[in-house]
Amino acid sequence: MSQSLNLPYVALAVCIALSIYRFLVYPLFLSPLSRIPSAHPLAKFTSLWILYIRYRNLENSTIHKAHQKWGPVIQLGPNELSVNCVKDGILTVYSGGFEKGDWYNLFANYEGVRNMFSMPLSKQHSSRKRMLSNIYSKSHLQSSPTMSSISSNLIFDRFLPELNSKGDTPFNIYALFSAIAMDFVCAYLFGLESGSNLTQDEEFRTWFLDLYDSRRSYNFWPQELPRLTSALASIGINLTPKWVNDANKEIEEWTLSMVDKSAAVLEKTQAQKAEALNEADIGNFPTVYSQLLSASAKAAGKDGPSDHNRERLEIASELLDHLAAGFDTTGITLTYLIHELSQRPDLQSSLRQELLTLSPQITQSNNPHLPLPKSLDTLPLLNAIIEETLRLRAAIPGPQPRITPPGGCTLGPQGEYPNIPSGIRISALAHSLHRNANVFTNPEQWLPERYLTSSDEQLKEMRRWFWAFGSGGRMCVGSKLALLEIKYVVAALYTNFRTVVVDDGGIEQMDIYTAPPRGGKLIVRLERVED
Ligand code: HEM
Ligand SMILES: *[C@@H]1O[C@H](CO)[C@@H](O)[C@H](O)[C@H]1NC(C)=O
Ligand SMILES: CC(=O)N[C@H]1CO[C@H](CO)[C@@H](O)[C@@H]1O
Repeated sequence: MSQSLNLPYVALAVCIALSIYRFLVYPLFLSPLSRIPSAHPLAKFTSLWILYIRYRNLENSTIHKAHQKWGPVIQLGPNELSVNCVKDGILTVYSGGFEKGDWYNLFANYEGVRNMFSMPLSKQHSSRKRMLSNIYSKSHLQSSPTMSSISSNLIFDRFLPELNSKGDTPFNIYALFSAIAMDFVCAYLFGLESGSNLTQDEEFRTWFLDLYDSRRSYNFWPQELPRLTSALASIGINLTPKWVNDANKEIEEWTLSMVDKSAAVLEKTQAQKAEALNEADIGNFPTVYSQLLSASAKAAGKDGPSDHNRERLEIASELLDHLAAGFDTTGITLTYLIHELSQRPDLQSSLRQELLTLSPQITQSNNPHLPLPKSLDTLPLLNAIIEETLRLRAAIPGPQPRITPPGGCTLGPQGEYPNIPSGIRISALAHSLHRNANVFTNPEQWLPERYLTSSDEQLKEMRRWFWAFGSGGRMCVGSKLALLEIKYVVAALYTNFRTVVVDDGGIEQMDIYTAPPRGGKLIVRLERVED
């Protein structure tokens, strides 16, 4: 009798004991993560703290401060870590090919059609990447007659005329940089004629950039709480505003129209290779589209793809990701570069002196002849300025999440943390890697000189920590294209003009995935340089 009375109490006591074990003893003392410093006292027990930080868009700054205080490996939640070191850090996670997990689902387009960036598993990912990496390699970009024609057209016929038209009227150079970056990437994807025309068509530019911006920072719910988000959606509660979905649809439609124009160009010219086209048409060759089309056909075997509309969407989803990944990041980088240089008139003059050694110089009188991309690679100051901007103002500054693999891993610069289990979310962030004061002295300062005066050994170390494009198998496929266009744009600008900041209100970077200036603008005035 007394025994049966006690039963509920025994059950309760067991429950309490189990909970104490599960939620206190285990995470604090027994878990392999227990020795890892916690970014916040709650982080060992619950994800609510880091969710709140993310909800408030404070992630980068919070994690950076935690690394400064607690060292290179920290815990963000019961199943989540952040690393800030190269050895047993980014080398293990990113060069080690840890998988991406579902955080990247959101980057699929056309209602879930995956692209390289959002594919969760490396097997699928690497077969897509093999199709694309060659055309984005430095050697291919530098020897492609299409790229050369695109560069000349965009610099001489679009970018310089647009700058010339400004006179001394102040204007928002962030919007212009976004436009020229979009035209570059679209011209390479689809060909000049089928690509975008944001540099010259100001009305379309404004429409597109407003549309694109309207959907920023609605990633939190679907990305961090995907199950809750879709459960709520299934009962009619949408956490993403309707206009975000509408804006995405419009961007998807626009991309499809460029895909279809590219298809028509290939059909009309019957060209498999740009070289088969005559000189006047060579810039119209849809390089990336054509490569993806033929590689997918090959992968599908001799019967060809079974579903043509599906194939069209697969290609469009991939290319939409490239244009989105390519234009904003590049525009942001250029904007911060100009912001810094505008405050250093002496450095602007030194840069100009360096640019005047190019042959031919990038002046309108030399249209259509640009110096070769390789000659831009040999200019030390130009390259230092770009590298330093990518370091201090990484356009994607925040965490790139991955999942620890079956079998787990070891972390910490000296391997301090062995036996990390599988299934843990883990990330590094460029913002923190780029602010290691042992590697970059005065890390908060924009000092291109550091690349000109450091020893070879220091330079090597700086490059090991450089992470603006990520690293490993899922590193940015477009980094060489980005560098090529950034070099041409900066060279064209400073060969012909000086820049003066008129209004930099809101120039600080937003703390979101792709991180533009908070104010969405940088207002500058140009001064033509006279020889
Ligand atoms: C300054 C300019 C750029 C920056 C800072 C940048 C940065 C990055 C970073 C950090 C990643 C890795 C993300 C991760 O690990 O998950 C990435 C991936 C990617 N980027 Fe870029 N990017 C830039 C320009 C471009 C351009 C011009 C393109 C055009 C093709 C591009 C296309 C891509 C693609 C397709 C991926 C996914 C690669 C993969 O999953 O294998 N990016 N980018
Ligand atoms: C781009 O737009 C401008 C302004 O609408 C137009 O004059 C120009 O012909 C267009 N260029 C191309 C290549 O479509
Ligand atoms: C892109 C971004 O949000 N950068 C911020 C990251 O956090 C630091 C503070 O540690 C801010 O200064 C940056 O602006």
